[in-house]
Amino acid sequence: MPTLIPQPSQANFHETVFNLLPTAEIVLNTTESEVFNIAALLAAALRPATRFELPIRAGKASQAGDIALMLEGNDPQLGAEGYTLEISPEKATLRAPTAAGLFYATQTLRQLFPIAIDCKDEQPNQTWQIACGQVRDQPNYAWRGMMLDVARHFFGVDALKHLIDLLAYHKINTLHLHLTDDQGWRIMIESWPWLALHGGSTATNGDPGGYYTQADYRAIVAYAQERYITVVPEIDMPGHTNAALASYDELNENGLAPNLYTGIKVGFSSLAIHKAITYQFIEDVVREIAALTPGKYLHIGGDETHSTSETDYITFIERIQEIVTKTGKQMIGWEEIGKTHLKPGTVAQFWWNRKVITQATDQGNSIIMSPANKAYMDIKYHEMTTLGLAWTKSYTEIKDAYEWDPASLIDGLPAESILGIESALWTETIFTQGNLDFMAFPRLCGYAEIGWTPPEKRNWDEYRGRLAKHGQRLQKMGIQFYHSSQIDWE
Ligand code: IFG
Repeated sequence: MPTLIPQPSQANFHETVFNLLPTAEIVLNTTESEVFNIAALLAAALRPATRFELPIRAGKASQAGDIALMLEGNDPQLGAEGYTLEISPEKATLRAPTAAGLFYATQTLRQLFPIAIDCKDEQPNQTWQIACGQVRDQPNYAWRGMMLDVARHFFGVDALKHLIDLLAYHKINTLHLHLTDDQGWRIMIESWPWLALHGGSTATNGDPGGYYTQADYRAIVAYAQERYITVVPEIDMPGHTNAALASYDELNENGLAPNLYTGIKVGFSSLAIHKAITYQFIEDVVREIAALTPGKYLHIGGDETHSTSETDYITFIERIQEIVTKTGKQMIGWEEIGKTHLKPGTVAQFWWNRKVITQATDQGNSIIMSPANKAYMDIKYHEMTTLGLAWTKSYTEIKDAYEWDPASLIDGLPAESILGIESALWTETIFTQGNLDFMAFPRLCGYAEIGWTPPEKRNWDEYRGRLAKHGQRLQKMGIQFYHSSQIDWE
């Protein structure tokens, strides 16, 4: 039986098989370029191990042995991201009312092949059989996200593309980039160049800094968009702003820029709430970031503002909300923004304080669930994990990361206010690709399932068996994941 992560909402498979042969073609019932791109990504994923040509034929009738991508129908139950997949001995037929649904059908198809399919080098004596059967699938939540903190430590364009490939493979559709913090400003703002040039020049522990040029950032956004992932940029303010304050004297209350900061304390910095130039700075930054963001959300942070008074915080956030919405974007902030008056489209992101997040849902606003003691991937797996932090006073093993439900985690929280789930990898202690892979995988597989699969189909004892096999795929992909003793790895 095939093992799929995330688990589809309906799937059944039989003993008979479909063989992918060297003569196979990928045929499309449309010449739409978006569907052609999906087919090209599928072919690119299947070619390395099979060395099959897999030509893409747009608008051609499918024949025996083909993979057919059919953009058709408008089944409301499948919604914006659902799909069906029909595997017979003759043909693999993927159907969806939207391109996004077809894309997710191809991710499921990839997981039906033997694990050797994910090898980068040719597997000459491997046959490419997949079980015949039917899948009918659609996501439980619309918001299935991961946040990467690129401020504490910088991760370049290639690292992000590697991560985006893996997010897409697990049907995650949002990448929140925490672009600025005390330790680093990671995106070039052309009207304030020293933010990146100076504020982006170092990182935690004095490790190398770095920043994205606007061309780099556009490349990341485009690469993500091709894989049906929306990038949500975060400019954290008014706290977590030492890198900005260090870059421009005039941004500081006393007119003096502090030194760059390479430690891991939080809560010590604040923008100058009552200086006019602060709002010129924010207008310019928000304008440039909005111009780089095809998605509808801009995240403005708002967390841990221990150096900003409560009244100043409220005034500031309400003013920022005006600046953001004037660009046509909607604002996201960490849970603390619940203390302020929120516009209807503003979203609050739960991470720790259940009372504060309720102040957002009490206003009728939507939220994203990122509980630090369940979904923060920088929290240690156990007391011996060298990487990561443990401030939550609990550890997050694979089972802890999987066995919870966003809709019932907080008593009294209206389930309909939850847009979805987002795991977060803060990088105070995460520096290399290996560190990132180790802390993110395999916990991210569980979060992908919590975001996609309905709770009644999520069960730890069944999941751990699937994850044991899925680990072989992660291995083939070269991911240095954590081999938890809770899983009987194959
Ligand atoms: N909380 C801080 C992060 C980071 C995190 C590490 C939020 C919203 C602890 N803020 O989580 O900057 O330091 O686990």
